[in-house]
Amino acid sequence: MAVDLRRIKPYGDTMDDGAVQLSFSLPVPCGEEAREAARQLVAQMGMEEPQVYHMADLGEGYTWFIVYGKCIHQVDFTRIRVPKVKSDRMDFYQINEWIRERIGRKVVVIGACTGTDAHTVGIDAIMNMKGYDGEYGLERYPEIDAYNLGSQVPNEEMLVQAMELNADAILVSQVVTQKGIHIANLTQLVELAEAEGLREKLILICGGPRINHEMALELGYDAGFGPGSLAPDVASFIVQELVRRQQGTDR
Ligand code: B12
Repeated sequence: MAVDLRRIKPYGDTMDDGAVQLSFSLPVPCGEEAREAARQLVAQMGMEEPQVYHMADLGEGYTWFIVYGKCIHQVDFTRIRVPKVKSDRMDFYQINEWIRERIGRKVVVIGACTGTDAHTVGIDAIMNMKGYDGEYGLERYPEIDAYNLGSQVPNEEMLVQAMELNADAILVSQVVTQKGIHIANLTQLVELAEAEGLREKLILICGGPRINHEMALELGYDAGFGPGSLAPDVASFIVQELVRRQQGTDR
């Protein structure tokens, strides 16, 4: 059956059946009343034929559910526009070659998990020598001086270090997003950089599992990288952006 991209909806067994699986917990003891509560909740979400397929006692009066339902909504895929980081992905060797040929000096990058956030695994994946998922991190790049400042680094400290090291780019990792803490923290860095007259000198990049490029642009960053990002994605953007700025061309 041909797919109508102007009206797409979830697919389970047959095209356009709308089948979705939801998983959530409720603060009620496990039992038939809990099952009915979950069913009614999913019906209120607009799902047709909600069915509780699995229910488990989480203890202390909480229950976890898997519920199937049929989604009645549809999306026009042809009208979707998602801002994407503008750069051609190069590999480790191409990036170092590009720096040698077009920039002619080492590129300085500092990174950290900032604010109160202590989740270093993401920024380490991008920066650490040994890398992640088959790709070396920035510390391994001979043409990049990479400084990983670790976790819980205050924004003020990031900017002090950026000035001392004459950084080209700042990499900020934000993993905790509870109560919008990442938005406040990311915004503060941009405001401080602007107040210090540093914003235009720096390439500001943020990343994390709940970050995307569109959000990053809205917050005043040059690029945002989400789940699955790897060092060459980030390094390709940095070096191409540096050359764009050298040449005074539009992003
Ligand atoms: C490991 C872990 C911890 C460890 C962290 C150890 C460490 N040194 O990092 C410890 C135990 C300390 C911890 C503590 C807490 N954690 Co925790 N933790 C996790 C966990 C299980 C894995 C995170 C991880 O390592 N992912 C692997 C990396 C590789 O993935 P990533 O971060 O997404 O990074 C990739 C991309 O996003 C991107 N990227 C990331 N950063 C950057 C930056 C740049 C510049 C770029 C370009 C790209 C980029 O590139 C990476 C590679 O592709 C997650 C749950 C989960 N499964 O994700 C919870 C989780 C992140 N933690 C959570 C919470 C709530 C906490 C605590 C608040 C718990 C508590 N009540 O104490 C504390 C907070 C501590 C603090 N002050 O920050 C929540 C966050 C919820 C939210 N939406 O805010 C999660 C999602 C668990 C959950 N489901 O509730 N945690």
